Amino acid sequence: MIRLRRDDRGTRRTPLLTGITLALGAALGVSTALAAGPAAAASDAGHGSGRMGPESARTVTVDPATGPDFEMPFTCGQSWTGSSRASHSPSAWTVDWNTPDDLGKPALASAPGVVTLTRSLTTSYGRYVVVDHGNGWTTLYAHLNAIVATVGQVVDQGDLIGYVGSSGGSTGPHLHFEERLGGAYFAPWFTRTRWIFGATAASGSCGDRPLAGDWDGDGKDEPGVWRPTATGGRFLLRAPAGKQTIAWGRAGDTPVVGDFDGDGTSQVGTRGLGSSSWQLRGRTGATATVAGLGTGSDAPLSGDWNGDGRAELGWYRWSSHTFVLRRTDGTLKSYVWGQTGEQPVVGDWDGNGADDLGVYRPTTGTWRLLTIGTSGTSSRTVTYGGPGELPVVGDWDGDGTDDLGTWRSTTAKFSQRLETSSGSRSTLVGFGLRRG
Ligand SMILES: [Ca+2]
Ligand SMILES: [Ca+2]
Ligand SMILES: [Ca+2]
Ligand SMILES: [Ca+2]
Repeated sequence: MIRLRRDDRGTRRTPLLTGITLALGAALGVSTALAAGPAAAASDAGHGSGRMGPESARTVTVDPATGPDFEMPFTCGQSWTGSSRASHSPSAWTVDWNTPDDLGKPALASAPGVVTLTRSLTTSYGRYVVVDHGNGWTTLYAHLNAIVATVGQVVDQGDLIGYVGSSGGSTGPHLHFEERLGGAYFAPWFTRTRWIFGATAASGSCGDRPLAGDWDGDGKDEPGVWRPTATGGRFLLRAPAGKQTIAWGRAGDTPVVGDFDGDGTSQVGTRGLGSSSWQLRGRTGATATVAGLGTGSDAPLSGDWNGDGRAELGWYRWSSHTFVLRRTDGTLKSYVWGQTGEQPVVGDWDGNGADDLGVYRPTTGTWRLLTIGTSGTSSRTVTYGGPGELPVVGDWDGDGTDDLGTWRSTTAKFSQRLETSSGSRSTLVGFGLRRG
């Protein structure tokens, strides 16, 4: 197999091929822009239909207004060119993404879901990952340089899948990307708009991520969101006295919230994309950097593990379903809790001042809460939320016990649950921007 160097890629595309591609594209009902990929684009040397199964070429017509809010699988605002060709294996409706210096750039989940497959082949897709978005919708990320995601991991839109590479049958670094429904291919879209093959665009993976904290120190938690930008992000906090906006972090950061200085008011911070380094914001705006906590593939956590009023850090390791809590003296305490398709949550379920652990299954809205007592642990299961809702824990009524909550991405509404003597009731609070 001829492996073209980056500088040689342009020689692959001849006027004759372009003409054939245009004709085939028209026959498929694909935009004629299909063939207008950039001359310098790296692409696939072929994935081999045998790898794909008998349904590899099956296609289906889908309305972009339905299904997941797929976004370009890169950090917010990052510019990439997405091309294809009629002979693109396994379907002309799959996207080869290129950008200058693309080798090693992060590939991110296009929409929320659960990682269902990670695999390393020496041919075809090379190192690749499949994410299940529910109801038959899947995305695939191929030719990765390295895989970061773990099977069973719950991902939000913008979470790290791996790094762009040229593994398997690839002519140079690029990300081969697929959107599928029930295994069938369709004209892919991003930001609810059908992709014009050959176009260059900025990733719209800039959706709000919900969070909660006690921004004014009155003992009750309030909603907030982390809004990614091309250069970092902004915290928008819904303080009772008015909205507070804090510019913070770097592109691709994951937000964390905690009362790190123990003054009774929550602070914000972020964990870097694929990094074990955290940046925590002090009350006066100063930055404290904490490095070497877990790995870049762990989910960052914050909680007051010892109940002294100050938040500590920790992480959740997807591969072993393990919470790792970092004590104030730097030692680590681990709890194995959770299963495939569950994501970690933190809250003080018994109101003793120390945070407890839990997991949330977004497909069913099932919470399994693990309360850590002096004489051992106890657990209970609560159903609240479901598909399209992200978990947000907070003490909504200020009674010292954390309550459950969710944020629905299509409406940007927080549902805050309070337990009552007769069951539970919910309060809806709109905050943040709805995602597509
Ligand atoms: Ca408050
Ligand atoms: Ca503490
Ligand atoms: Ca507790
Ligand atoms: Ca409460």
